[in-house]
Order: sequence, then C-alpha cells, then structure tokens
Amino acid sequence: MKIDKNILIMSRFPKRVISHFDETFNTFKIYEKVDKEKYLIDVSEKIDGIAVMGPTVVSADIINSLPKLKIIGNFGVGFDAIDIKKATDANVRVTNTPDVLNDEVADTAVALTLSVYRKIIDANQFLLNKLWLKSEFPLSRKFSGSKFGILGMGRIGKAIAQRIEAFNCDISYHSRNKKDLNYKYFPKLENLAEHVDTLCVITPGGHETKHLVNKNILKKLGENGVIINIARGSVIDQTALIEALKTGTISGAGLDVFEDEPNVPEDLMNLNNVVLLPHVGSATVETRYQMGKMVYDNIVAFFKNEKLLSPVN
Ligand code: 8YV
Repeated sequence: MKIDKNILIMSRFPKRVISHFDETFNTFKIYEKVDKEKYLIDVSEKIDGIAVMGPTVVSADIINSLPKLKIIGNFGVGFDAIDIKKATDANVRVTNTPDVLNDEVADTAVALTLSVYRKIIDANQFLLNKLWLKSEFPLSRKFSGSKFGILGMGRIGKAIAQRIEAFNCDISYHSRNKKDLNYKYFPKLENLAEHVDTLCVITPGGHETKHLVNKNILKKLGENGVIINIARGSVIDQTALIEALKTGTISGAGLDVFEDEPNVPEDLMNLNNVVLLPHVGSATVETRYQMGKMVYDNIVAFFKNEKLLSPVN
C-alpha cells in the first residue's frame, strides 16, 4: 500500500516501524540530520504528518511552521511534549499509544519497587566487588504485606495494582475521581501519603500535575516511606525529593523518570537509597514495536479517512 503523503519522522523509532513508514509514505527523517533546524525549514512546506517520540518537543512554533500538517502520531501514552492546544486550534489531530504498554510499565514499577526494598542492585554490586568473601550483605526490608499507594488509577495504575495484589499488600490510591474498585480511595493525596509505605506515581505529566508530590507530601510519606516514579519527572519536585532522601525524611526512591531528561543531578546519583533507570518503563523490543505500529496505524487511518485508533484531541 502506498499513500502519497509526506511524514516527518522526528525520533528514532524501532527499525521495523521505520520500514512500515518507508513502505507506505514519503518519509523525512529529521532525527538523522545534524542541522535539524535547517532541515525543518527546507521540508516545512511539504509535511502532512509527524511521527514523534518523547522527549522530542512539538511546540506551537513547530506546528505553526508546517502549513500542511494534519496529524501528529505520538509514540507514547503521555503526550505532554506536544502543544495539544495549539494542535487543536490549528485543526491538527494528535494520537497516542495507550494500553499496548500497560504490562511493560507495570512490570517495571514492580521491578523498581522490589529493587529498592530488597536492595537488589546494591547486592549485585556487593557480589561483583567480591565483598561477599569478607562479610554478609546487610539485611534489607520486606515488601510483601506492606501498604502500597498509587497516585493515578488509570490503565497502568490498575495493571500495577493487579500485580501488587500478589504481594498481599494493602492497596490504596488517589486520583481525581473515585473508581469502581476494591481498593481504598483517598480524596486527598496527603492522606494517602500518610497511610502508605510506598507511593507509586503513575499519573500523566503536564501543568496540571506539576510538583503534585512536594515537600509536604514527602514529609507525610515519612521516614520509612518509599517513592516510585514511573510517570513523569515533572510530577515530583525533584529538588525537594533529593533533600528528603538526603535528610532521611523518606527512606528511598525508585525512579524511571526525571525533571530534565536525560540529565540526572549528581546529587541524586550519589545517594545510596535510590535505584535510577534511564526511562525504560516501556522499553522492550515487543512493546516498543507495538507502540510504533500504533503510531503508524493511526497515521494510515487518518489518511485513509478511517476512524483513528487512539485520538487525543
Ligand atoms: C515512551 C512514555 O516510550 O508512553 C510514555 O508516555 O513515557 C514511554 O513509554 C517514551 O515517551 C519514549 O521516549
């Protein structure tokens, strides 16, 4: 199938997905170019659609500079790097990739949680450094049976809860609205933080949730509290978090996301009560292909005048 439309591919998608785009559309691969600004100016008059992956930003200026633009396919469930208001005003449709990554992100949340509680990374390092020959690895903390709180009970939040049930945890959550679920609902985040041992953040990023987890929430979580962030760095006040980890206001953190990716403060890296991952929540061959294929399928559907699989606006 060939569709005579020009697609600007802004990020390095999985190879198989790039092949799908190449087979169907005329593709413009800005991610390969050294002088991206010049390239964008050169091709701007032609571009009908964009395929993009966070953290690449699609600003109002970029949308304004592409007069023929009709659709932006976002690789990821979170679309906070795209100016949705501007896109909507300019009659540009935006799509995302929900559901196909639920398992992967939920699995990563569990892995991070266990890594923090059971000090899996440190224990591995201890062995590799041959320290086992001299002493026993210090005891860690039990996770099973603890109180687990989820901030954001959407599709991924539910997938996390489902897994955490297997650990016999007392599960509770905070989200804007109470859901029809058998978990305890806290209308106020601070009450959830006060109640739980672990606070797992899986709420969308963007202005509305910026620094939802602040100094006060960290204080409520308390000295035995663990924070897990698998959502967006912007949801947590990172400076307050580093301070809370340094001073023992909370016990530990497992973070897959940061405020200014890929930059991670040295202060955070130097702490011994954190496990830090380079935003790999959805990063498996299988899931990243499914996500990319969904971007492709949405863009194909748009140009065939079919219903979009997962519209955002
Ligand atoms: C993406 C994500 O892979 O889905 C999201 O919102 O953050 C990740 O799963 C990421 O945006 C790609 O860089």
